[in-house]
Amino acid sequence: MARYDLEQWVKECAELTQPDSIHWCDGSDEEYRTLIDGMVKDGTLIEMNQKTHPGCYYHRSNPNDVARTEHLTFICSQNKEDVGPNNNWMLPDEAKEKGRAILKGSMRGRKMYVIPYLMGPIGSPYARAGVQVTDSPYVTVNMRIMTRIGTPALEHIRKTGSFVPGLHGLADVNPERRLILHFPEEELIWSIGTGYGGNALLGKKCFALRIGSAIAKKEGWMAEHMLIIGLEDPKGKVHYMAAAFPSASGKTNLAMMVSSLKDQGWKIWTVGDDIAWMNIDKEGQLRAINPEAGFFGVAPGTSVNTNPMAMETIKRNTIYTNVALTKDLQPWWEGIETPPSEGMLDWRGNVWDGKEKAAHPNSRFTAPASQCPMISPEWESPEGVPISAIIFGSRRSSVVPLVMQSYDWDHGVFVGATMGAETTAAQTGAVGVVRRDPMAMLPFCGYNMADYFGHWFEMGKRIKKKPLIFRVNWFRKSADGKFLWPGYGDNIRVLKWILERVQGAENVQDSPIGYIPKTDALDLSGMNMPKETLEEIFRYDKAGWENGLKEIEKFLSTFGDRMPREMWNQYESFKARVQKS
Ligand code: GTP
Ligand code: SPV
Ligand code: MN
Repeated sequence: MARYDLEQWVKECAELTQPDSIHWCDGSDEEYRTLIDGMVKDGTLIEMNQKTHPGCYYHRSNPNDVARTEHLTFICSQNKEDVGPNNNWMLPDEAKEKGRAILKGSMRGRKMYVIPYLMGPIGSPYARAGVQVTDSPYVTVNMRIMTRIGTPALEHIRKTGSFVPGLHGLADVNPERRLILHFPEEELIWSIGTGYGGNALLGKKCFALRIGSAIAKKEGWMAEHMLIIGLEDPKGKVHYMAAAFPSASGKTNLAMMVSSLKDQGWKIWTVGDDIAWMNIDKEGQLRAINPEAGFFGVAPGTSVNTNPMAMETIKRNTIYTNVALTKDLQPWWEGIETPPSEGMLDWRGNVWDGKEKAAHPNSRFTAPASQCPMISPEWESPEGVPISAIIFGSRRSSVVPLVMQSYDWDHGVFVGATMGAETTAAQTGAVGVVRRDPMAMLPFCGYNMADYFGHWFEMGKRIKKKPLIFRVNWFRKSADGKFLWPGYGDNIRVLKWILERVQGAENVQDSPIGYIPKTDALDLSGMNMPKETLEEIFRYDKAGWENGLKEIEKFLSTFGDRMPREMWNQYESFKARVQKS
């Protein structure tokens, strides 16, 4: 990793931005208190109902700043080819010049916070440090929940001599002057003109994924947009899996699922809900750590029925952003399954008129992972958890079946790389449009994705006990637009089948796209699923896949000669199978 002189770098940031004062964060409770009190005083935060929600605070972000902005996100490398067609590109010098013009003097009259933070469990050989400077106290308190800030991070930096620097300035929070800049060659981040989520909490998408993926490629490990779970079987043995779903497509929900088969002894343990760093250990086993320490989860759709464990997690010490606020200062959002209350304020702060959504579709909660009642005892294990299956999933209202297994690692890479996904409110732009979102990493891969695919193939050669790779889709709909699969807690049934495959059960049949469960192989006990619905969920849609072929070919072609030959080989076999079908 690159080496910076911490004091010198902070000094340079201050010279550019001209803050009135600088505060070095130690991560203490006292410091947190002071930050919160200051923000309650100046209106940045509203204290929520402390009887029902102790330690909870409410924040409205600027209405122009409510989701990640992919069109303002750049990878700044010397060569355009190195960032690939999957990223916006700028020359590093040009990016810095643009950034400097906005940041210059922008912290005058404000305080600059220096946040040393650690991504990964304390003492883990796989953990990495970052330092974010920011003029946003809201970002600072969110970083304190999402990462391990202060002393442990400084110690890590002292020991290893390295950290990823991230300069964050709100400036005037104007989309015209908003830039999220990544410099993979310097392992450096600049984020400007935004205070929201993945744009501004630099440990998350900027470091753990974009810069992280570039470092991982260099060093031979993987930084992925994946949840991590432990699946406990009726004998009490826990098997770990990692799953990549695009933004707002079900990771948090799967990670905290209350199993519909709990009476049989099937149970889930949460290790992480958004990001996995995976390394190959001395025995050749792939092991995953959760680099984060909190959840920045989608609020809408979360309820005691869909995700009771999340509801439990966010009862205290949580920051709510852009949800609706009831008169008695409790949070509310669409899908919470309690009736909206009289005189409630919507996410913009107006009295809700019932016409538009009360909570922004990308409104979120920030909560400590340690508060999750089903957090795995292994979640901070320094060596990580051994991964026996990798799952790719996305929203597809048609074509893609509930679950399928790839034939082998390379086929699994192809399945993940060519995954289509309907867009969500987690990024600005149209919702529900199908695009290719390889490994759910399209917005997060910090270099040319052709090289990223090459890296996946390479990892497959190096991992001795290869995880099996699966594709799932909870979102297939009937002709009248209803979800065919109930999802949530019932997804355990799919995970159970996946584990049986890992353990070598012969419960599959072949199909042109991969192995699917044999009839009756899925445990549907106690769920009253009509036979026709099940058939529809697994129906092979020849026309749909033929159409997919064209999309996939077009997508793979955008990478030109850089695309590894293995990918085209996989494509040719897939094409032959579909055409023969
Ligand atoms: P990011 O934090 O943006 O990376 O998203 P995520 O992948 O963690 O998404 P999350 O679990 O928060 O899911 C977002 C939306 O998907 C919510 O509106 C959920 O209600 C919905 N959802 C999650 N799981 C299921 C499911 O099994 N079935 C259906 N129909 N909807 C689901
Ligand atoms: C995502 O969009 O995938 C998130 C939320 O997890 S954000 O932190 O805004 O990236
Ligand atoms: Mn995410």
